[in-house]
Amino acid sequence: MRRTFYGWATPNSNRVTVMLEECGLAYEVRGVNIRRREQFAPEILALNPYGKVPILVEDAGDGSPPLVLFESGAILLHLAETTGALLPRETRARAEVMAWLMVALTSLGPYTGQAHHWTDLAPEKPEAARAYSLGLVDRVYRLLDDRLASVPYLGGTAYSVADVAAYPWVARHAWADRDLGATPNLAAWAARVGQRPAVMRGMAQPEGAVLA
Ligand SMILES: N[C@@H](CCC(=O)N[C@@H](CS)C(=O)NCC(=O)O)C(=O)O
Repeated sequence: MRRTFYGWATPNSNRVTVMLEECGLAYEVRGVNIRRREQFAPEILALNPYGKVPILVEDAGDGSPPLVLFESGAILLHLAETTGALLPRETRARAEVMAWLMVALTSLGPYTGQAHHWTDLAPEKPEAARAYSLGLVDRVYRLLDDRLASVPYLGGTAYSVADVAAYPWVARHAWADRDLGATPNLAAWAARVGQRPAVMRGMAQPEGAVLA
């Protein structure tokens, strides 16, 4: 199986590189510099009509059409299902991991991205937009912090795809003008997850990429 990852030094991209590393899978890296708008190049749009990264292409090399996947959550679940890694099989444990995975996919990531826009990237930063977006980040940080007061990982007792989906966004907390001082359980979790060798390797991809 030949796997090709397309992405940049972004949290959604690093979800996938961390997962590939955690699963011990080999992959080629194609940098797509979103600041240079390379995500809109015809060859990238042919893979993902949304014009976004990450993208993962799996080519079995047996003449069958390659599997082209976009959306970081779909890629994480595909890798978990095909390798058996980081997603419990038992129904209850799996459902719990899914719930926290959805929090990372639908709240943590989008809210932090919006806060990055309204605190940093936007040419104008209306106070109402800034306060609203930061309020959403604070609310989800409190939720994660409360959760991590009673369990070591977001899905429960074991490290899972929910942690993989959440970590790259929490690691970019400065994007939302936040530190983790007010959320000690989240800070301890981030330190623990960030020390995993696979996480360190995945977060460093694509090599040399900078989101300037
Ligand atoms: N829901 C998508 C979001 C993907 C996304 O927004 N990717 C960003 C980088 S983190 C991107 O490609 N931005 C460039 C653009 O939107 O044009 C996912 O989880 O994969």
